[in-house]
Amino acid sequence: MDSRNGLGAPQETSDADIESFFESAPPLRDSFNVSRKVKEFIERNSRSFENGRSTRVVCVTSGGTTVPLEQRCVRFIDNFSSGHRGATSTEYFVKAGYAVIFLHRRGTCQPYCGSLPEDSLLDCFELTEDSTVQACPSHAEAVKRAIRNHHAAVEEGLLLKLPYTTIFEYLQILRVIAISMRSIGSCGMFYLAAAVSDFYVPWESMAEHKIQSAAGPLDMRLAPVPKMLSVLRNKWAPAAFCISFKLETDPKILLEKADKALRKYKMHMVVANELSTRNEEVVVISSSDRIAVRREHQNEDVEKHLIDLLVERHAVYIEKSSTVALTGEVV
Ligand code: PAZ
Repeated sequence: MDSRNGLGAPQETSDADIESFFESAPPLRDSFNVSRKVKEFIERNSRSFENGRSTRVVCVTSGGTTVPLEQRCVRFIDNFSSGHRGATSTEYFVKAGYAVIFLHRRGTCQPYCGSLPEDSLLDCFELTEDSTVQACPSHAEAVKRAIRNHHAAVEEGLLLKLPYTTIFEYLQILRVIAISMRSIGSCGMFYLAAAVSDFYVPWESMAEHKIQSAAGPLDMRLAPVPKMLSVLRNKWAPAAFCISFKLETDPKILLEKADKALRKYKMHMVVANELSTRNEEVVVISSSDRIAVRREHQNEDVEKHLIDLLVERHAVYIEKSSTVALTGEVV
């Protein structure tokens, strides 16, 4: 959805819009610890080596942002995103040797949990006669695999999970990550799969207390959320490899909109997907080609092929960037 002003014209985001968004946002809870964890994670991984090269770091964003309607929030606007794309992609990035900062909506899909039932704690475990907890035989293998893979990723220092709920938290944490990622230049990647709200209620114009239904029909004006892709590319982490996503429900406009996003925000690649087929097929658009990526059978993840392609393109990008750094040549 395009952000539109009252006249129906697309509204451009200015630096002042971005500044005012962050200035008026409620302070990020635990911001000191979030910044510390991100910094340490990036520093540690940029010093470590995988296959003779320094570890690459990707920030995967996942799930949908909420838009609170009250400061002491009772009601909020939400969207459909389950976080499946982000969680599954994280697993394939770790497998490819990447260190992953998984910026995810609280309560959405988590890496390595895809084969567990929805209420995994209650459905996967049972009490024995002497009241110890054990995995139910029908889920034991899936539980062991999930625990093993998750612990391996965390213990190897390849997975940092950071949760958000609101649009304010999401953008504040994204900014912290992006500014820290600047230090690793082209070895950093952004994989922006989160479904980010297009409209929000600015904090200062939000009701403090629960909106009363007795006051009659609710008339509320939502402001466009400033588009952060340009500032991410131009200021926060200009050398990082950036992939954004475009979701539409109308296939007729999908590729055109994805193309437009590629050019407007100077993304390196845009992944275009349709709501109803997003787990089966995506189209990856870059300035040089359009590649349809499909899963080959029902038990396969489309993310497997998608991440293979992105990892390959990222490697080419790093190679080119180092040539530019050595020769001063512009590519
Ligand atoms: O989270 P999920 O697996 O249910 O869906 C993934 C997705 C459709 C949110 C993602 O692929 C995507 O397109 N994100 C960007 C959405 C947008 O256009 O804002």
